[in-house]
This record gives sequence, structure tokens and C-alpha cells, in this order.
Amino acid sequence: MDLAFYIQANINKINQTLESLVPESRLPHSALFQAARYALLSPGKRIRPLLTLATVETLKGNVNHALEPACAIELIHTYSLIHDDLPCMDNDDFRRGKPALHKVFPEGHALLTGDFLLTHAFYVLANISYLTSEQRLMLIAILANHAGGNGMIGGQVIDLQANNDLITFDILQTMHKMKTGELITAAVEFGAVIANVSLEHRKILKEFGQNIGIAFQIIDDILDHSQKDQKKSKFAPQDYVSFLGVNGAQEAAKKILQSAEEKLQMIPYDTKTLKELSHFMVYRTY
Ligand code: GRG
Repeated sequence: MDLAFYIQANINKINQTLESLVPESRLPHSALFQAARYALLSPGKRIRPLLTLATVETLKGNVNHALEPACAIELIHTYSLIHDDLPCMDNDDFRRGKPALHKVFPEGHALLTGDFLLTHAFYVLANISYLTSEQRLMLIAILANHAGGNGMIGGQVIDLQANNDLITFDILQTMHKMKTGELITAAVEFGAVIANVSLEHRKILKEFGQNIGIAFQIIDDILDHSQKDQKKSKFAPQDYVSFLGVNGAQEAAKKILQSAEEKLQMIPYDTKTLKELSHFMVYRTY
């Protein structure tokens, strides 16, 4: 199947599931659900849920059983974007081509909407009846670990500390491995748990996820850089382009993509879709 078609078909399923997980409300606090839907249903690339679905499909698991867990990761991702845009963090006015949530709703509502999506992700996982209790627990533990203090949140703290300082390349790599890479890795690990594969294969897939997480971030820096170029604004010290230059960063991303592909060759499954999806992540233009 053509990759663009595959991606769009799965994005449609992901969007439908997201809609159903956060329905509109008529309760006195309906503004919370309105705000959550504004952020969640804005047009994101849905890379993380797409990776979970593609991993489950590759491992011959039940893809229908992957939709809600995949969307739990998107709930966490969306919360992180809402919080990241707040004045106390990156203070961004736009997200996903629209005004950031705190520009449309009061800042306190935006903060609480992020909190709600974070909490709701674990509620969703805990209540998935068609997975075993062991699988549910594993998913909850993986997500808490990857999104938590030694994962995405820890990476964000390094970022905040780095804001006014020059950082080393080592710190840059650690920061992005945690801030961006951990959630992408969790998305792939989710697939391995849902499809119930061996620990050995799960470990290989985890390494694949770590690789594509870093490659994805490098490309994000390159794309960011070209947009900033157009706006003639200053570059943050903490990105791959300022350390490696555009060509160097592109080469680094391609090299990591190659390592990711080598990991895929180590498992006895047809990994064509995962390979194509990781190519899409690295050769994307948006
Ligand atoms: C606030 C706890 C907390 C964490 C924030 C993810 C994050 C950590 C901040 C977002 C800012 C940023 C640019 C992070 C790098 C990761 C990244 C590339 C996020 C954007 O992900 P995409 O491109 O976004 O998948 P869409 O909108 O397509 O879902």
C-alpha cells in the first residue's frame, strides 16, 4: 500500500479515537473538554500513535487493540505541547498552525487542560478491557517512565536550564534523547507489548525507537532553523544545526536512520512499513 495512503487512513482512525476519548460535555466544567479538544484535535502529524499502530501490525498483533493505547501517547504528547507553549516555558503564540491554547483560553485553563490530558492518558490505559491486566500494567509503567522525571519531563528541565547558557553537545544529545526520544521510544515499545512479543525483540525495537527519536529531533531542528532563517531571528544555542551545520545535521540524521534500519533487520518480521515510516520521519518537510 502507498505510504501516504496508509498514513492518512491511520490518522483518520486515530482522530476518531481521540474524539471519542475526549467527548464534548454539557457539565459546568465543559470548558475543560472544549479546550482539550481544541488542542488535541488540531492537525498534528500523529507520528507517535502511527508508530504504535505500525509496530503492532509489523509484529502481527491486533491493530484494533492498539488504537486506544496509541492515543494515550498522543494525549501525553498534546499535554506536553500545551505546557511547553505557556509563558513560563517557551512562551509560544502558535501551535499546529493555530493560536496556542493559552491564547484562546485563560492561561490557568491551558495549564489545567494539560494536567487533564496527562491524567486522562493513564485512565484510558487502566480501562482497556481487551488487553490483559499484565499488558495494561506494562503500558502504564512504560508511559510513566518515558514521560516522567527521567524521561520527557527531565529533558524539559535540562532545556529550561540550558535556556540562557551554552551547552555541550553531550548535554544537547541527552536533552533531546529524553525530551523527544523517550515518548517516541514508548510508542514503539507499546507496540511490542500489545503484540506480546519476546523481551529480546522488545529490546531491539526499543533501540529502533531510540534511534528514530533522535533522528526525528535532528530533522525538527533543521526545519526549525530554515523557518527561523526566513524570520531572521536568533538561533537558540541548544540545537543540532548550531553544532553540526545543516549538512552535518542531515548526515547525522541519515546515519542514525541507518542504525534504526539495522535494528529492524534483527527481528524476524516483515518490517517494510516501519522502515518506510521512519524514512518519512527523517525525510519529511513539515
Ligand atoms: C512541558 C513536560 C513538558 C514537556 C515538553 C515535547 C516537549 C517537552 C516540548 C515541545 C517542544 C518541542 C519542539 C519539543 C521537541 C519535540 C518535538 C519535535 C515536538 C513536536 O512534535 P511533533 O512534530 O508535533 O510530532 P505535532 O504537532 O505534529 O504532533
